Amino acid sequence: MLGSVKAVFAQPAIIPQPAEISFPANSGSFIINQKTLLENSSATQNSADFFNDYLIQVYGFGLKSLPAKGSKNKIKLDISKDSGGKEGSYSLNVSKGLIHIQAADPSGVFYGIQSLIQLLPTEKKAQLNVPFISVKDEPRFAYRGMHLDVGRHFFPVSFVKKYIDYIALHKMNYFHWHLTDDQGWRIEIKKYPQLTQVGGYRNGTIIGKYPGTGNDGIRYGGFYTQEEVKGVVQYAAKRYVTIIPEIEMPGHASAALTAYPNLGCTGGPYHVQQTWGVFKDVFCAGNDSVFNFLQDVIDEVIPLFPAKYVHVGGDECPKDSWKTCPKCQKRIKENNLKDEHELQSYFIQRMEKYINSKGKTVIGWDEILEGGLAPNALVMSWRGEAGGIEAAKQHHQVIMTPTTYVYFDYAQSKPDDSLTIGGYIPLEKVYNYEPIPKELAADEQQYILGAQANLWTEYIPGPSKVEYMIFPRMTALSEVLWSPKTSKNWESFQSRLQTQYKRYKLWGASSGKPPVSEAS
Ligand code: TNX
Repeated sequence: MLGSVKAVFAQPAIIPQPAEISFPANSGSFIINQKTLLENSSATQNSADFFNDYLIQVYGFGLKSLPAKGSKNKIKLDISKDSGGKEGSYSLNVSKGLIHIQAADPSGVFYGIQSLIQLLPTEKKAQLNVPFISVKDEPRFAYRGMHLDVGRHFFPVSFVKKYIDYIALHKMNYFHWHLTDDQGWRIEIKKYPQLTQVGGYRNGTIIGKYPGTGNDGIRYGGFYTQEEVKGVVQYAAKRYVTIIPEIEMPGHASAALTAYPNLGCTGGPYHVQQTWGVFKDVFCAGNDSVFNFLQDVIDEVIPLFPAKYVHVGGDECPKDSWKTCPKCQKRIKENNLKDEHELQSYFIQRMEKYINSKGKTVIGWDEILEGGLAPNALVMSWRGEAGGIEAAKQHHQVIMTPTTYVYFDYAQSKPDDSLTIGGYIPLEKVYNYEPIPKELAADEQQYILGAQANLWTEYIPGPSKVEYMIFPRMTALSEVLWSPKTSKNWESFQSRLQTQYKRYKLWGASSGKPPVSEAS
């Protein structure tokens, strides 16, 4: 056993790689056991709780906390204004009798705890040796995100929380919650109960292995009550994860139209979709009651989410129904719009104005560039990097989520060992992703806030497949977004990843393993 401890000590397997790390070889270790004290203030309570819960869940014991005076063997969490640095920066020092985490803000202490967790053994023990080490660290990007589509398949609150834990354990800080789509509306809106009662369910359970598709007439679905959403938001906040809600418009609206058919151009009937794809059932852009409806929805969504952003979708909106809709055509004429693309832009800009008036900023997929960008909108660049480049050049903020690097619904191995939507994004490709496109001039680069992996769930029917698709790629992305560009090193990452695989096991999480050919 000693040998393996030494091996772990030889390279602390912290992912993402810290900015600075010094590690006196074989100089000793701090032992965490039930007698170790945890000293913290109210400002660092979230971090103390997270650490204690982690110890209890993974190793089966917790620590006593000590609000004030010292002990010979303690873990001390400190906020200290002169720690300086960016938001989230921290220092971690493990020495004889003391593990000391210091940061200028509470999120920094929390990230220090994540590094400490990664120094713990990867098997269950009653005594945890932590090697003496000194770390000084800070994030490269302010936005480090993960997305989850709960429209195509529904995931229970318990798993959404677990997903947020995974985000936190990777020092990531945004969760993009894709709450509405053609195949299901998943958030309770009190003024429009049919959205979830009707739009939250579809006819069709199982085709092959994948529940929720087909037309066998069996109901599939689910939704989150507003109380549940509040609980999830609080849970995330304690982990310094901000949740961005997405309410899709004007496309991907079949579920909403099924609930309220007057919101479409033809009046229906519509149905909650039972297969995947892009559908022509979209919100009518010529009907003012559509805007009133969406404003009412936004009025209920905004108080639930403290984030400064609201995501309005904007992607994949076929314009067919607008072309033959007299009201849409009238709107085009009255507003001197050139075509249906400009009508979509009118739609998003009108919603943006409303959302801005509530003090929030709009995010949209890169289609919102077409027909003129809404004045204050932030763009998520998904169809490659071009949309993000263009938006940054127009001095709009950007989050990069290109299909070419960070679509975690695409296969990660070849031959594909599970059913996926297609595509191929192996681990190394994610690791080599650089979120700042070289096309941007120095003064334009600041508009790239960071990046996010998207997890569309057409072929992801439940939690273990989610884990299988995000691990280990999410671990690679966390390093892309956190670590200094200069510290990137594929060999070092792969070696640290071996320990991370053991951690996935410790967490009881499934993971995809890259094929051997990739590792060589
Ligand atoms: C495109 S990315 C979509 C989703 C699909 C995904 C499948 C984006 C904004 N729209 O509706 O689920 O491709 O990869």
